[in-house]
Amino acid sequence: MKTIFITGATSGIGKATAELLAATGNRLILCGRRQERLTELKENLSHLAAIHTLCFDVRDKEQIQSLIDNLPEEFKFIDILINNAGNAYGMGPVHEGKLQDWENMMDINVKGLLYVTRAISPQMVARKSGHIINIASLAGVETYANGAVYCASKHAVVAASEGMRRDFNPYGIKVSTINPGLVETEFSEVRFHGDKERAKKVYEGYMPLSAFDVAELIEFVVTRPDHVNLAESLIMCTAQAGSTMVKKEV
Ligand code: NDP
Ligand code: 8X3
Repeated sequence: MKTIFITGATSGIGKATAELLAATGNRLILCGRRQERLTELKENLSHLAAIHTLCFDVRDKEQIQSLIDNLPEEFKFIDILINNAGNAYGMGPVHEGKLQDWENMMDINVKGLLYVTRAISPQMVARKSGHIINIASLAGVETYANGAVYCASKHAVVAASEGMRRDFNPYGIKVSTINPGLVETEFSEVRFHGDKERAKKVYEGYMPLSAFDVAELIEFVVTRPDHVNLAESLIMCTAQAGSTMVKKEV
C-alpha cells in the first residue's frame, strides 16, 4: 500500500486517477479547491481506501506548507506525488491576451506545481525514495497558435520535470512526465470561462481520450518495479496526430 498525494482530484484526470488508485487499496490524499467535491469523493471511495482530503489552492504557498506539515500521522509519509492540478484560461493571440488568464496559467500550472513539490520532496529526499508524476501535456511538447501561454506553461512543466529528475537522481526518487493530448474533461469549459457549448465543440466529430484512459496510464507508471521509471509518456487518442491535427468525421 502506498500513500499517494493527488492534486486536482476533484475533476477529470485527477478524479479518475483517484478512483482507480483507490480501487487497488492505496492510501490517498486528495486535493482541490472545491470542498463539496472532496467530501463527495471521500464518501464514495472510503470503502476502498483510506482517504484524506485537503482543500487548498496550489497558488497558496504558505497554506500548502502548513497543510503538509500537519498531515495526520497515517498520511504523513508520502510515497507518490501526482502533480495534476492545472488548466488553460482563454484562447487567442498574444497581442489580445488577458493578463489575468496568463497569471492563472503561470501561477497554477507552473508555480503551484513547484510549491507542492517543494513542500513534499524534502521528506522523499530524507527517506531516499519517492515518485513524482507531473502531468504536463502535448502542449508541453509542441505549440499551437492561440495557445502560446498555456503551451509555455506546459513546456515549463516538462523542463522542470527534467531538472527534478536530475536533482533527485542521487536520492533514488523517480520523476515521470505524462503528456496527454485531447482529453474530454472540464478542461475546455474552464478554458472558455464557463461556455459549455464552445467547450463541447472541442470534442465533436471524433473520440477524444477520457480521463480514465489517462488514469490507466498513470496507474501503470506508478506500479512499475522500483528500478523502472517511465520517464516520459505521450498519450493521444487515435484521431489525433498532433496539437492541430485531428481527424474528424463530418
Ligand atoms: P479539469 O478542469 O477537469 O480538472 C482540473 C483540476 O485541477 C480540478 O480538479 C481542479 O480542482 C484543479 N485545479 C485547478 N486549478 C487549481 C488551483 N488553483 N488549485 C488547486 N487545484 C486546482 O481538467 P483536466 O482533468 O483535463 O486537467 C488535469 C491536468 O491535465 C491539468 O494539468 C491539464 O493542464 C492537464 N491536461 C489536460 C488535457 C485535456 O485535454 N483535458 C490534456 C493535457 C493535459 P478545483 O477546481 O476543485 O480546484
Ligand atoms: C490540453 C490539450 O490540446 O488543449 O493540454 O492543449 S490542448
